[in-house]
Amino acid sequence: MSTHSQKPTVIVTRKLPDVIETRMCELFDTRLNLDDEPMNQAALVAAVKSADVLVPTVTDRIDAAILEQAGENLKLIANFGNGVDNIDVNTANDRGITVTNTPGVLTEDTADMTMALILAVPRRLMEGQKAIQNGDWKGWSPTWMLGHRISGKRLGIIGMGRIGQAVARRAKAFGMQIHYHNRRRVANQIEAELEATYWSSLDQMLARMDVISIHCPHTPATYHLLSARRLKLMRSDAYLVNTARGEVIDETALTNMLKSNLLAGAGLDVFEHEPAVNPKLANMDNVVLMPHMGSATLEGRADMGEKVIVNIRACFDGHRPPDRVLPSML
Ligand code: 8YV
Repeated sequence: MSTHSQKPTVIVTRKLPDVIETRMCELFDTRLNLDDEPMNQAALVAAVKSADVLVPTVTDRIDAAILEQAGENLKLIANFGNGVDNIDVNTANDRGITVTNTPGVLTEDTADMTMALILAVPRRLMEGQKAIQNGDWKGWSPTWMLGHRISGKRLGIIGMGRIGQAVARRAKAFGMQIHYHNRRRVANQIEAELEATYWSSLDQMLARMDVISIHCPHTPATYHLLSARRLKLMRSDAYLVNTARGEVIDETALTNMLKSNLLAGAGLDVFEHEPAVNPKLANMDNVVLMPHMGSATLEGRADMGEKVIVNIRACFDGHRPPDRVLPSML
């Protein structure tokens, strides 16, 4: 706590929506980053040395080297984001630092973006737009710019948590057949509602789907889950969509497969080495690439900020914060 007041010192690493920053300033001794320049390692170290609470985002790597330099005061890392792969949760836990995230509030937005990509790639949305922008449209033709129908196709969801299920509901409404692979089978009632087929073997599912969509977190166990070997199991007329984390796919292997037409196309909102995008990928026609926009809505960002505030308040009021992330949950 700052000596100046009883309010906890909260350091926010990036620019957040005004309404959230204002409320944080009312409640806490808050240090904002109005320039929105990502903090370098030295700035992050300085922050963990002096803060009671750090509010990082996906662009801040809070690893063991940083956590080892944390001051006695650092009690909470309240991540502004759902995924916590940017934080070494184990080391934080060992050092008695609580980690929280912002689950639930970006489910629908991320599922919408996923559905947009599931539609955009097979129906060639970006190619159509490019044709108009380049002045290449000579008029309607019965055989020009044909894509593929989504209705009646099989969607294989990897990771059937909140977002996976929200995607399944949407895809079902578009006439897709839902399949999924998950660490655990979901409740009977959910499976029945979604008319979903469970595959305990990811390899088996990959080989049979028209579209694969990734909704698992990035953890050591899911790093390159879609390896070169697994990508080769997919059918050459299948599409791959990723709104989760780039590290789940071997991006080089995916790029090579798309180049060799061993896959029909990909819709990617996340990349292995963000913000870098493999330049070979960037120039392909059969991909739709988004700069990590899955949860980028005004409403979503405000809700995420609210969650961060609630987690900080709960923690400093002596309660267990609602969105605590424990190593056992990863
Ligand atoms: C967020 C995300 O914008 O919440 C997540 O896990 O991937 C994004 O949608 C980002 O993480 C904010 O830190």
